[in-house]
This record gives sequence, C-alpha cells and structure tokens, in this order.
Amino acid sequence: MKTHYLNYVAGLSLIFLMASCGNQGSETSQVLGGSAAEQAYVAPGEYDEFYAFMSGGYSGQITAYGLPSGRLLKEIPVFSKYPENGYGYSEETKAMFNTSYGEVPWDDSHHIELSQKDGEFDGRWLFVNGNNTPRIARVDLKTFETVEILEIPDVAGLHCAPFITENSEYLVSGTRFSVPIPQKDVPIDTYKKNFKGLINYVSVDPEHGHMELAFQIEMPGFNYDLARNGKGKSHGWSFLTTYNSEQEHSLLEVNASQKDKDLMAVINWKKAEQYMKEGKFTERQTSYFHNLMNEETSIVESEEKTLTKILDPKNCPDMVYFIPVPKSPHGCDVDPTGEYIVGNGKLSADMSVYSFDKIMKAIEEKNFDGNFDGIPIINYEAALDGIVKKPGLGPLHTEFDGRGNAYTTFFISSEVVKWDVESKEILDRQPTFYSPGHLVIPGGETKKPDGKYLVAMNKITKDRYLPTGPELAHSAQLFDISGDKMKLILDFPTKGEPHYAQAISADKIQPNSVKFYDIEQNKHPHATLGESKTRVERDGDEVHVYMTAIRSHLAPDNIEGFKVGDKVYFHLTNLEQDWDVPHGFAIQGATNAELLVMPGQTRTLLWEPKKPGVFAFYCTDFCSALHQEMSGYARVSPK
Ligand code: CUK
Ligand code: CUA
Repeated sequence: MKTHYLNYVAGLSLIFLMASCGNQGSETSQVLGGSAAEQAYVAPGEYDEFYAFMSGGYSGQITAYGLPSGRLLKEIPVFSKYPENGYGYSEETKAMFNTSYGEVPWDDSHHIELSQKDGEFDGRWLFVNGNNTPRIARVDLKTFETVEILEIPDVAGLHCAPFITENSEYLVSGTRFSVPIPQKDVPIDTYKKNFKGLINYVSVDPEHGHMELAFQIEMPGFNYDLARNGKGKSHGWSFLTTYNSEQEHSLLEVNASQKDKDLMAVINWKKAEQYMKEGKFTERQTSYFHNLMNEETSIVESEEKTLTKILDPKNCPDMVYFIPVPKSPHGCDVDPTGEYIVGNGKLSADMSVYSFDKIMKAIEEKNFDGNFDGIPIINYEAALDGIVKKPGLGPLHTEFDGRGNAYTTFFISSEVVKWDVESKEILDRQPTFYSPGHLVIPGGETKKPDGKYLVAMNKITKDRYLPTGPELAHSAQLFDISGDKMKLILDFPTKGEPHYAQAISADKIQPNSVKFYDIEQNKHPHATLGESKTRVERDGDEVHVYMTAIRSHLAPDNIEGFKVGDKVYFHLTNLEQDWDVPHGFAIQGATNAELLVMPGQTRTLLWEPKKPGVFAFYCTDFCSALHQEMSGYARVSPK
C-alpha cells in the first residue's frame, strides 16, 4: 500500500491548504501485471517509437527520452555550460551565453516547443525558453545541438514562452513579471503606474529557423503565465492566461488571488501583422543579444541589437481582448480542432472551456463588459462553451488525444483526469505520484495527436524510488491511453525539473539525424584538414596549436616552447569520418573543462599555463583500444 498523498499536503503552501483537499483518485496502490511491463519494454537493440523532449527546469538544459521505454537518450545543453562536451567552455560556443547583462551561463527552462508545419510537428527544430534572463533557444534536431539563442528585451521572467503558431510563423511569449519599461529606478510601490507587461512575437525563418524579434505588444502590468496559439479555424490568434489583474506587488500568494476571476488575453496576430505593415508601431531603444551558430564554421557569432518595435493596443483597435478566467489560471490549451480553449483556474473548483466561434461572435456583437486600460473585456458567459464540474483540485495543464478527449493534470488532488471535450463529462481519473505539473501526449498540442501514451511529469517524488539523500530526481509516469481507461505502465526518473515536454514520432527525426560532419565542408578558420598540416604558430603571447585527432593519436603530441603567461589555443580537428567517434581533449590545469570534438568538427580550448613544467594532455573519450595511448606533453618554460 502506497503512502497516501495527503500526508504530503502539510508541506504545501498556505494557498493550497486553503482549498479543501480531498483525494479524488482511486485507491493509490496499483499492482502492475506483466502486460504493463511488456508495454513499456523495448528489447535490447530495438528503438523506441517516440522521442520525448523534456525541459530541464533549473538545469537549464533539455533531455531526450525514448518512449515507451523511458530511456534517457541524451542531455542537450542549452542555457548551462556542459563539461561532457565542452559546450560553453570551448571558444566556439562561449558566445552562446552573451546577453545584455554579460555572460549568463545558466537559466531555468520550462517550455519545449517543436517546430510545426500545417499544425503538425515537422521534426526540424526545438525551441525552449530561458525563464530567468529572458531568452529563447533553438536546437537543430539534425544534430541535437543548440544553434541559436535570442534574448528578449524589456521583459522579466520569460516563463510564458515560446509558444509556436501552426506553421512556425511565430514564437509567442509574455513577461512573467511586469517591470518598468524601459528599466528605471522607481519605488516598487509605484507598480500600478510604472510597471508594464509585454507580449513578444519572434518570427522564425522557414528555411533556416533563424529567430528575429518581430514586434512586442505593450500590455497592462499583469503576470503573463502561459499561452497557446490557435490552429485550424483559430489560426491567427493567440491565447495567454494572466494572473494578478489586481496588479499587486507583494505577498502575491494572497494579494494576487483576491478577485474571483483573472483575465485571459486574446490576440489577433494577423491584425498585429497588418498594423506592423501600416507602420503603426513605435521604436524603442534597448539592448539585446542574438547568438547564432554559423552553419559553415560552427562558431557562435553574437550580435547586439538596439531597437524593438512596439505595438500599443490603444493605437491598434481590434487586436487585443480579454476574457475573464476563474481564479489564478495557469494552463491555457487549445484542442486539436482549434475550437475549444481550456483555461485552468488553479484555485477554482470548475474548469472553463471557451469556444472560439463564441469568442468571435461576442467580438462581432461587441458583447463586452467594460475594458481594462482600453482593452475590451469579452463577456464571460458569451465566450464560454461549458464548464467541467468539480474535476479535481488545482488543475494545471491539458493535452488532447485526437479522439475528442482531454487530459488534465491536478496538482493538489494529484491525478490525471480524462474528460470529453464536447460534453465536458469526466470519463476517467488516475492518481499520479505525486502532484503532476505538465503532462504530454505525443503531438498532444497539435492538430493530429498520436493518442497512445501520456506522460505525467510529477513535481514531488518522495517514496517512489530508493532514497538518494534529501534531493530526489523528479519522477515521470507513463500511461497507456489507448483504451477507455488510462493505465499506468512505467515510472522513470528525470533530470532537472522537467516542466513541459513534447513528444514526436521517431520517424520524423531519425532519418535526418547527422552521423558525422563532412570534413570537406569544414570551414572553421582554424581547422586542420589533414595530419600533414598540423603546426604551432606563435603571435606575441598568443599561441595557436593546430592539432588533429584520429584513432589513436593526437598530432602534434609533444610540444615545447610554451611560456608562462601565454594564451594557448588548442584548435583540435577530429579527422574521423564515421558515426560515434568523437575525440576529447583535456590538459592538466586548464581552468575551463575539456573539449569533445565530433567527427569532422573543429573545437578550441584556451589554456593559460601558470607555471613552468611539463604537462600532460590526453583524449577524454574512450575511442579505441589504444585510447589510453592517445596523449602528449606540453613543455612550459619561464617567461
Ligand atoms: S509551468 Cu511548471 S508545471 Cu513553468 Cu508550464 Cu505549469
Ligand atoms: Cu580519442 Cu580516446
């Protein structure tokens, strides 16, 4: 018998205690039979059916798991340095962390977004937000490498990001914390007067995926939480939940939860595009960085940008609306048809489901209940399609299976609830261990979900695994949702704190996966395209070592002539032209980790010797039977 969830409620915050907590789940003990094990079993040598990409939360990274096995396939470094492959340590990748605040080699990544074409995942790119120092990153799914990071200026806490439109036209994001714009030194209690919100539209180049900040919409000083874009009939619209329409700035737990309803922002981005074309924007002086890996050299190039284009709803009618949503909404999810929009009020007993058609009708008929700062508030009843009555406690996020069903996580009552999107009837509920945040169904936010599995990402692990001291890995749970009832088939621990995840059929990625880089195409300025070209060049205090690696030696391997105080750049080119043969490079006393160089690639490590002597270097990746022999010496003489 599993420990009952309620035992843990005492540790939760005051606000959650205020909700009367009853476990609505079925008995929490579940005996898994052999069939569950078989369902999650992927035999040795076999492949998983899906890739699941999970955000790393406070690790700043992304992890890729196979489904249904739950096997960790890869950790993809994004916002944090990563010694395993020298990301952020190599000279080529350092610039990826450039921001208007200086170098920021960490962030908090919450939301994964796969690129889409016609409302379906196309397997090309993966986007993720940096919550703390507002940024959006792009991973190329051919190589599973982070190739771009764009800073978003004048916002604070880019939590509400990056939500993609159905042809990857835009990534939509909103500021979590309103702040003075532009930043200035003002008393915090001038919040209502001075603090503003921004909703940002980043365009994605359809050919190369390059991101660009297209425009920002100035908004009232709320907290913008989560967004989804319309699809099908609602294409061209964005929906963002907000909280704190009270515009409080202290003890938000209580003060931002006073009103019975908060507001969901509804944005007509096609209209915004039109206003941009007509020149209805103003320009604002600012500073933000765009860091992009050059495809030819594979070096990250960083550019500071200084202007943003702002649309103000006051000058742009029929572009932004609000709709009331029950108390402190979090998730905001649009069903596969584009008709239903679910706004989950964390502190509300019921869930409101809106109809896109009804929203359009209310706008047409000007069925408004006043406005907020000039932005019309659509009448709640007019926009509402129906209510899911008492589904559970603390609804957070909803995904869809493409068969007319929705699945919502309930943090407080610790369960996943399946309900019928049209009738709003509850069909099934299963406990999760414990307190799920997001959930993911492969393709679950697209027009065509692959409604076979569901993964709940749990916030509290407690007794699910062998104890590992005070810190436990987070816990994901895989459910089979192909039948009428959900069936738990696997528990697996996850890295960092996965918030959202997206999962995609493996056959959309696997055929395009790069196995090695073509050395003929290596345009790195310090590449050494053959062992005969290896050399050492000195230029004042700067020394460039043009080195190659191939099984099983580094060339050159014995180097003399370094001086204390030199800046030594080891440019290592991996000459291998085969899959899965990286070589590494580390030298004693280097203060910036190692390199891991992919076949055909060049990477550079900076070494600044501090004392005379003879220092060993070696390949860090066990690459061959003679890997241990893959080493050399660097002799350093006094200055
Ligand atoms: S969030 Cu973490 S559970 Cu940042 Cu989308 Cu809802
Ligand atoms: Cu190359 Cu070990």
